[in-house]
Amino acid sequence: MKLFKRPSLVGIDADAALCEARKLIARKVEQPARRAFLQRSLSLGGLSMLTGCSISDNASVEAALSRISRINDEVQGWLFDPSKLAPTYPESMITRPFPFNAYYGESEVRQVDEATYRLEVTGLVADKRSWRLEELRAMAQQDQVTRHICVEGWSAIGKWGGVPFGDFLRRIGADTQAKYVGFKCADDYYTSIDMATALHPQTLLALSYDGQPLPPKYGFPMKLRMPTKLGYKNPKHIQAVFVSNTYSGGYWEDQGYNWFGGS
Ligand SMILES: Nc1nc2c(c(=O)[nH]1)N[C@H]1C(S)=C(S)[C@@H](COP(=O)(O)O)O[C@H]1N2
Ligand SMILES: [Mo]
Repeated sequence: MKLFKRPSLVGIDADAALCEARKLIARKVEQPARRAFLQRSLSLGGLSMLTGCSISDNASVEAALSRISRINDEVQGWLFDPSKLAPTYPESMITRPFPFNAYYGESEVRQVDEATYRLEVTGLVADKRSWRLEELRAMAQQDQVTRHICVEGWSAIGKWGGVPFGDFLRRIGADTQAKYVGFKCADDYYTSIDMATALHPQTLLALSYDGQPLPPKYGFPMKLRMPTKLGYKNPKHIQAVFVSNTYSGGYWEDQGYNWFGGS
């Protein structure tokens, strides 16, 4: 019988994976305090200590990396300043045309029918009735010109208008002490965010783009626009909002993108 020797995963694979992880984390970690904290922690020994995992095979490396990512979420959560505003820009700096992105091509953009559309609201909220678009349009609106940053390596400035999401959460009697707000989208995309970001003054339930109703490619009938978070955290075509204390990840987050996703 022939035995296949398993290559040592400690040497090459683990080092490569850790190097990737360092790069990923370094990219997310801009503030000097965050950088110092994480870089001190990221020797191999430090990594096992920090995660409680022995880095001896691929599964352990995966587990260690996902625990590092969860620790990173927690650090970003502690360092998030709920009153610090993201930069805003003059309208002359809007990127034209604004890029489209999704996990599929532009020819497959979802067409949502306004007549039958209802925004579902569930979880830890007092008022679970569904919302029609015109009811959301009747609430006080705000505009913002901010930068959208995608991890795929592009950024662009755009103008979104809509209901401050904190106003909406208070209106539905959401438990604002809950940990998470989750989103389900018409294209099966999904994500979830921390409550502090949900209540941030620049977090908008966006109904318009550049003064016009949000076009299908940018997420009709509505998207959540957060200039404090990376592109993949901003769900388009939102169909359901739920408030919860249970972690529910996201489409890219479940494939290894950092969950907090601060920009
Ligand atoms: N429903 C849904 N929302 C989504 C995505 C998606 O595929 N589906 N992609 C995300 C990513 S990675 C980016 S960069 C932005 C792109 O938004 P834009 O098309 O308005 O530029 O949408 C985010 N929200
Ligand atoms: Mo993105």
